[in-house]
Amino acid sequence: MSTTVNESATAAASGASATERFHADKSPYAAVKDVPAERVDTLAREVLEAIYTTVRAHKVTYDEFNALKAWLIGVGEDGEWPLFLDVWLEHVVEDVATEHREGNKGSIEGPYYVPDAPEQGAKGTISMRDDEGGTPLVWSGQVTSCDGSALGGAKVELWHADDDGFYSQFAPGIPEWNLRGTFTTDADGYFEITTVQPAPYQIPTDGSCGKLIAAAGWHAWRPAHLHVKVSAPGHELLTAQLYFPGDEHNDDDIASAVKPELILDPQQQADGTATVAYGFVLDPAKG
Ligand code: MBD
Ligand code: FE
Repeated sequence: MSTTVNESATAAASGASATERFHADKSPYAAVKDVPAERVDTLAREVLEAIYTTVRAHKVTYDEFNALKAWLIGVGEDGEWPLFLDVWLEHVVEDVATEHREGNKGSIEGPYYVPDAPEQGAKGTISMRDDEGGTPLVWSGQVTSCDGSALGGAKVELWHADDDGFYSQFAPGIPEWNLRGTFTTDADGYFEITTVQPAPYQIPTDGSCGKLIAAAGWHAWRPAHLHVKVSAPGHELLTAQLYFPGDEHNDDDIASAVKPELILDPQQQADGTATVAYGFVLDPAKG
């Protein structure tokens, strides 16, 4: 499958790429199958009842109902369903899915993961342009199991925005695998990744999600973040994000996805780079 790299940095273009990505990776979900009617009935009814409660409590008007209809149609036309759901709903699904874990805290995946990024070994530099902007960051860590044993051969998949806040494959003019890589821990579970610090990220403001944000008087910012998926045989997949101290949006992330355990402690070095140590503890798979 080839991912479309859209020509312009518009909400509709990044939305189209995110929607295409979802179809490619999660196509089995297109059919709601093997879900008992009882479960669908409970969930659909309770969600609708929550909406009825809001309509009655706030005496929602026909004008407001039609504005909602127009807006929902627009979300689809802009391809922004992945963005909308990941920004405003995924965090609570992630909380519920991982509440049993004893190992690392995780966070939401968001709309911009692409599988099978280039392999870089245990110690390497992520794919980047010769003139990639941003402070160089050397990140080292170890992947262990909950009992403290090292997990050699674990995968650390890393993807993040560039210094302008854009993701490769979802914004134009960026090399396909820029700032995306797959690292594999050595026999003792260690990895060392060289990348650059990403910039804070503003979700597209020119599409339907942006219209909601503007109409409600919210802001569109996520704090600067690194996305990771960490996996090892016999262990639960960890999807997480790592954040930087002092970012003004760590306390009011539009996607509600910051947890204190996920804030890094980078050290500025005399040569202008930053170093950081952060490892991962994976939960053994159940059953
Ligand atoms: C992002 O980069 C992101 O991580 C999330 C969760 C939503 C929108 C853009
Ligand atoms: Fe992101």
